[in-house]
Amino acid sequence: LEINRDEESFLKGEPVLLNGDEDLKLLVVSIDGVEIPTKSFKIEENSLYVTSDKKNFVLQTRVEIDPSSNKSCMGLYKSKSLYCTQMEPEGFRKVTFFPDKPDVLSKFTTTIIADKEKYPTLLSNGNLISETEIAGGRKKVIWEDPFPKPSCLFALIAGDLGLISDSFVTKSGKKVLLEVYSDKGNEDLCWHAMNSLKKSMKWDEDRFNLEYDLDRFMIVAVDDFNFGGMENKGLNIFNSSVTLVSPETATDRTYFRVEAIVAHEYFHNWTGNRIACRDWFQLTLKEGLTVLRDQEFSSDLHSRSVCRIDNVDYVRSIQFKEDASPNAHPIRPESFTSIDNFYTPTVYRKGSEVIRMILSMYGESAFQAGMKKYFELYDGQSVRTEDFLHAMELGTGKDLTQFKNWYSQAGTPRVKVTSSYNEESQVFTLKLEQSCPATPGQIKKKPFVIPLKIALLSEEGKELSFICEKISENSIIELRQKNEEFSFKNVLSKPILSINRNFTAPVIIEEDLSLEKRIKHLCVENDPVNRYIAGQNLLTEELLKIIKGKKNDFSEEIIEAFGKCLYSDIKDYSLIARYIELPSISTVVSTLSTINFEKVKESIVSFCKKFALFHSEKLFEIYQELNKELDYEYQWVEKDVAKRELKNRVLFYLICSEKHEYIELGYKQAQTANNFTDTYSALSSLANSNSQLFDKASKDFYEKYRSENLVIQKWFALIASRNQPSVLEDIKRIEKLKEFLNDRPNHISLLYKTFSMNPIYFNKEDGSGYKFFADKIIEIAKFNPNVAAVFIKQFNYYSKLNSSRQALIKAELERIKASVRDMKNSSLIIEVIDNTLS
Ligand code: 0A1
Ligand code: ZN
Repeated sequence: LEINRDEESFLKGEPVLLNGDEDLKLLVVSIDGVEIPTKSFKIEENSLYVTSDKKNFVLQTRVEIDPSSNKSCMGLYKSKSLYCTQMEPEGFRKVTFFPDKPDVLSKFTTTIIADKEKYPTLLSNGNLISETEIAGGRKKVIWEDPFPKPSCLFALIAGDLGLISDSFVTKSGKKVLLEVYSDKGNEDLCWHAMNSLKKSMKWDEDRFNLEYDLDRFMIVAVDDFNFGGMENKGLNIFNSSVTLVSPETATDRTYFRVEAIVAHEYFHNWTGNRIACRDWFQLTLKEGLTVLRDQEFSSDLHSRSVCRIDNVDYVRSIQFKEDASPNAHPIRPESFTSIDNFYTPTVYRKGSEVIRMILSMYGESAFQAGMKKYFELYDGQSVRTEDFLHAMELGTGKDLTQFKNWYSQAGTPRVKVTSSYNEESQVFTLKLEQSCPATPGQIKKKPFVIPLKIALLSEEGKELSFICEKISENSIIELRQKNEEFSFKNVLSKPILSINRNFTAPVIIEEDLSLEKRIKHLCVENDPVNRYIAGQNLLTEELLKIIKGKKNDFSEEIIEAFGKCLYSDIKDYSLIARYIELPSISTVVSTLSTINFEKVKESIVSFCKKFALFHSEKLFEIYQELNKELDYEYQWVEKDVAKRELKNRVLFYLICSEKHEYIELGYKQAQTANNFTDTYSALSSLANSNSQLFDKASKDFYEKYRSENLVIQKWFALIASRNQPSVLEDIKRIEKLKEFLNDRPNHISLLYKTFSMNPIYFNKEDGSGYKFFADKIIEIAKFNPNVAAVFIKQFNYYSKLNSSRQALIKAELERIKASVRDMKNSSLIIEVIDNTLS
């Protein structure tokens, strides 16, 4: 380590501080090649303090670590026989003593020495400088990364891997070597990731004018990884579940996810690596922006409307739930005990929505001018969210002072809408009022800037013209005060309001509409995102009435209105599949002040059955038609994906009808499909029924795929999600299978975390679900605290449960807390428990 000390701390005689970890065994410390005596350094609270009278010097430390016993998937660890790393956010200090903070940028040279037979694949960041055989049957490689980077972007791989290679010529004519590594035998499954990488490189040049900067780009797929992927400079490391695909083992969704995650990690090369975060409070600087970039990439390559609906749905169900929970935090948090707990839907997804508002308000060219400024000013530095906004102010020419409230305030803003139309003067008046509920540590909020895209629709669904002084060219009004009024003149007939089109702002629109008006809105809405939300809201409202006992059952007009799109001439089948999607349980419960899971589930099941019986003829007709049209070899292409989406959604409902012939149809599809999307979809839908045909299909599935790790782990999730009384016993049976590995992040998440989302059997009145889950958390916390902490966040809705359930959960959380108290790295677990119970 070359240390150049700053004047002030040197003159004060302060020691140099290097972060470490209790598992590091320090062997030697030397300065400029000379070992220093023990009195010149000390270790306190895992940090190494070195004193020297030299201002600039080369510091060497030698440590011993044991990656084989490291099951945390942080630092340098072993995944089967492969050595691999995960340094972000604070893993480097588990490998050696180092100033392990994102604003310390260094040029890294890495030398790896290993047995040449056992570890022929030796990789690190940057360019390969030399590769030599040395005595003792060993190999020595040297990698050099010319770009200064924080320690969290360092990576190292040592193993015996297979690979595929290709190349990409950048727009300035540089040829880049591309490699994707995986376990030997899986090479063929890597081509989709490779093609996704090439598409990402091209797209970043075309849309953001950003070119790759090294001679080589590598992706390595590993089975044990806590997240999807990691953007280490020039050497991305990925979870194999989002890298390897084939028609026989991956669903259409997985194909899509692989492409999006490859893109996300690649895009970090500029937003995250070339410009890094000054400290971890700034995490959304790189994550919010990179999510926005990967979402734009997917939207440019696929159906923009469908991508937007899926992203909006994620925010509305998962991020809104977090924003309403005791773990709510601003996208730029103010304080934390452990940054590991802040890789959240808020920092990532809401962070991206916040940047998207700038894009929506000021348009692509102003936004790109802001991005250009950002790189001009800050390339090669570690910066803050304020710096990004400063660049955006310069690029767009707009003042973003008030906009910054989105960075500092947590909670989902509400916008209350009231409107009136004066037939005589032909003026439509819109009154908006914004508010934001209190969140931990923030009682009162300042008004946000809320951009709302608006259209006024006629009874026939045509867009009405109007004159409004306060609306922008792209049809956006900006709500800046607590209360504001907007008037629209020359409106020829009484309009139906379409507000927050395309979900321009991540807010909840509160509009007091009668059922009749909601149905009308659903029929005329021409913005796909709003059309989707209108359907979701309509159904959620009705579900809530039934859950709260205000209504007995669904009326026919709801069932009819919700299914109307099945009879329409909409050409995009993916859209229809989404329009008839059920609201998720989290969406429904997030609007309840007290949750009764049985009632929620019961009402959803009852809706599905009614819907299926009412529309069964049409559903069956669509199923058969699409099935016929898809009768050829599987391809992951837009039009086929859309057909499969609708076909499988329709099959889901047909099975919900509980009619034997339709359950058999599902069984037949599960057994005979020529692609994994159809097999898995049919099996998932059957899993909802208590038919014996599910047991048969499930058994066959297990026998067929038991040796395919990527597939069998999906089956674990399917079993854990079943709405069946036997679910806990079934899970315990899976635990005994030799295919289930209880220290592998993917396996434990797919089995146990999925179970924690099983509304009824996880929340069973007798507490058996909570106890089982807590037992697992205690076990997992011993070796992988990150995963354990994520599991505990599943109790986010704790305060909305009845008092007996609260008491049960509290007891389990206290039990977990007591058992982890003396463990290393327990602070991140305790932080989540304390938040949840606060
Ligand atoms: N930076 C990665 C996410 C990531 C974060 C932490 C990890 O290990 C604890 C792994 C990956 C991304 O945004 O893709
Ligand atoms: Zn990221």
